[in-house]
Amino acid sequence: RAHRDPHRPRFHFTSPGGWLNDPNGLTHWNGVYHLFYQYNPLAAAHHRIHWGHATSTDLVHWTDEPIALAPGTDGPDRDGCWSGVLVDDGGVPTLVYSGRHGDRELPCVATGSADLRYWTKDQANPVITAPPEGVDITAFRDHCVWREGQVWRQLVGSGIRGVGGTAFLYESDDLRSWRYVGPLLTGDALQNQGELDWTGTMWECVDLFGLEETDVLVFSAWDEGTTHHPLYWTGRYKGDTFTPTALHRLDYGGRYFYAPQSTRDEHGRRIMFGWLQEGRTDEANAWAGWCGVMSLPRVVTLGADGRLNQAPVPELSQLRRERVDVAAGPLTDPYTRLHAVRGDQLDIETTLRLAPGATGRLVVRETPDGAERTVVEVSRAHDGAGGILRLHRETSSLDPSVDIEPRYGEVPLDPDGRVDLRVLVDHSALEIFAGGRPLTARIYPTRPEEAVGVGIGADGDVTLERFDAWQMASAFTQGPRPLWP
Ligand code: DQQ
Repeated sequence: RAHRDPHRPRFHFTSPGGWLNDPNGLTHWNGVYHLFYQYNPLAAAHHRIHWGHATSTDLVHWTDEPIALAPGTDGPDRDGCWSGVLVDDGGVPTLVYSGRHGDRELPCVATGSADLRYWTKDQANPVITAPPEGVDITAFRDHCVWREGQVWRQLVGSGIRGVGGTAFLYESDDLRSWRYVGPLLTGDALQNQGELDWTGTMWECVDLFGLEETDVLVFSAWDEGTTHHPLYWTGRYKGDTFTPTALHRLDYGGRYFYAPQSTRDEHGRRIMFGWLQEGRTDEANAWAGWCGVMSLPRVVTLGADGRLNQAPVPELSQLRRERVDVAAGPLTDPYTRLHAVRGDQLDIETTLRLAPGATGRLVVRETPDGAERTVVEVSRAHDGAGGILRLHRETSSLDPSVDIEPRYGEVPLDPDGRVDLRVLVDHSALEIFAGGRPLTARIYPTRPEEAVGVGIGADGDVTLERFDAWQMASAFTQGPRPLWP
């Protein structure tokens, strides 16, 4: 059944079938990119999580590898092998992950064969037998591990009741025996961040890395049933603490770009993946037989304003076919259908120049009668400063059971009001980048074969400086992802 689903992306990575969530163990090892992921091969539901595995030499085409980790028949990971990372222990590929037993997770270790295919769990698991003593914690899982001088350091995601999310810092000589150092940072740091005052009761999937002179701590703010969004602190990591400068949203899609993990590749780039959750019901997922989409790999850099800039890796242009451009000029109508561009696998790059108070608009996945359409807008503030990116999904689907909540966030414009807008449409997966700020979401038109229209428009004084669109080929031409239709 999975291959009959028109909502299944074709150039985003999805699992062969079953459930996929967080990216894990990201690494570029001897020229090969390894993407592991939270995986239930048995059903499209989050249950007894394994580690799936896929490899790529170009970040575009992926080959499925054997399942890397499966829950034990007994022992510390009998109820799941939850999120973690891969490190190079003097040539020995080593995984650090959260073994789940009952409703408790504890750090476990496994070592791999040279090709990273076969993994042996340590007899001594779990390598940390209990969370720090004397701290009233909400949870304890997910890992960021790195080499620092002569020692290993590790962050474990957690939360302190009454205080907020946190990351606990540990230190080790051998990845097996760990000394607790203390909380690196807690969620009560820097109050008065407006809408970001609340960083959840738990920080999932903490990821610490440096970009130029800035240190970045990415985490997924979590609170039972209410909060699921990726955030990052910028600041300075020194000694045993992280001194924050600012807190920002990582992706305006919130839970649609969740639990991201990054790695520095052999070219020195910071490459990040996140999990695109589904926006349809559990029953729809079960019917489809697959669920969960991996984001396109992103290059993360530091912007002049001290925030992160994100862009899909340039390698993706390999999949571009049949370019269509639209002549530059003023956009005089609120909406014009572009008859030369249509499709459900598209990469669109455009540059808009907005006068103060103006809004530029790009519509994708539109049915001929316009009953279903997904609208991306960038508006410039009346005082000319700054812009807002908005995604309107209210009409993206007539199916009342799918999530159609709009999404929005601030985007930088250049002094002339210019913004680069890139929109990647891959069936139900949508990734938008405006001025380097991402907004990721899912859309499920009920007439998917007809919802292939594209259009542009404006309210106010907007000039189209550039518009190029490409059909995107499938990344799974030989792989196990069957073609549609
Ligand atoms: N998913 C994993 C956890 C992590 C969460 C379980 C984030 O390790 O905290 O599948 O989506």
